[in-house]
Amino acid sequence: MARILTFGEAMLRLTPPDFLRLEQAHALNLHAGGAELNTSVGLARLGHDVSWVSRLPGHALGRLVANRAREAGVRTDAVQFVPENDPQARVGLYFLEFGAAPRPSALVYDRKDSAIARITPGSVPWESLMANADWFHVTGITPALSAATAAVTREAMQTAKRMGLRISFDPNYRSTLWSIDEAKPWMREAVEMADVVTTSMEDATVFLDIPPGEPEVVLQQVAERYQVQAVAMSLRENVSVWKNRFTAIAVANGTVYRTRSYEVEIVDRIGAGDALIAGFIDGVLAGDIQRGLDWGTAMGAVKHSIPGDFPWITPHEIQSIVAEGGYRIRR
Ligand code: KDG
Repeated sequence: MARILTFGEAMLRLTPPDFLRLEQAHALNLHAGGAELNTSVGLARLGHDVSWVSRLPGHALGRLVANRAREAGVRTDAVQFVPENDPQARVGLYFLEFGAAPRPSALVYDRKDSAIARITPGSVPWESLMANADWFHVTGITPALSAATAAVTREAMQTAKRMGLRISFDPNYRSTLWSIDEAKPWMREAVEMADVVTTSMEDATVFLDIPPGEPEVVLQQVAERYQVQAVAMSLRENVSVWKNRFTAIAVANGTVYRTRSYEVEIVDRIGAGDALIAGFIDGVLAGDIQRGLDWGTAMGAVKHSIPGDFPWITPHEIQSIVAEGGYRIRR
């Protein structure tokens, strides 16, 4: 199994139960989540040795996030903790209200100046962390948090490149964090450095300047223009408010890969894309793009059924879902 490093923020997520609106809530369910940590959990659940690099307050809330990461199988030894007596240090929060037709879900972010946004460039020992590592994963959320996280992300990618690690990147544009013009040069630079990219249609057309078109044509152009080894995209079609058809497509070395489509019940779709990336990386590591796409898609599909941001899957269930095509009552 591979040694994988990821770098990013995890927030505490607060969600009212029973479809209550946020403004009606008296209690909130608590989860931890963040794009890179979600992917780390997916990879750890597949058996990889995954170390998540981040920065958290030294107080109880920082420890809570680290506990969540560790209990899901992710190493936190490389997480920097701000000294406990620093009252300014904070964990980012996000509030999620689940919608029901015709009311869409709603998000409120409260993440400005979180501990990771104040990370000091040069403070992460990337060289020693990357010695003997195989893979580095990051998304476009991390460099968007602050000038400091942008600098540290660049250090990480450059060190990974120099030390021969493979790099995966998902643009994952967040309009609440930066403008399109601020993000664009960053997204391109990162995609150019990456070996594996996962992207939405929108991110590919807006940030990578690929003309809109059929997914396989768009992916082919991303691969060629940015010299990326393998590119994948999830494809969703709404069946109803709580049902999606979920599949994905990939392009690698000029070949288009497709996989089955799953009808998914949407219990919680947050993190489905991050789960897909984990399965896809696993396949690429094994030199099998088709398996990566099959497993990644199944993991993304299953994530829709799991509350919280993390993909609490098991390899055995993914294997049988890939083999059998989905939900079946066992007798
Ligand atoms: O991809 C899921 C993430 O969006 C979620 O876990 C929270 O990192 C997050 C963000 O910035 O929205």
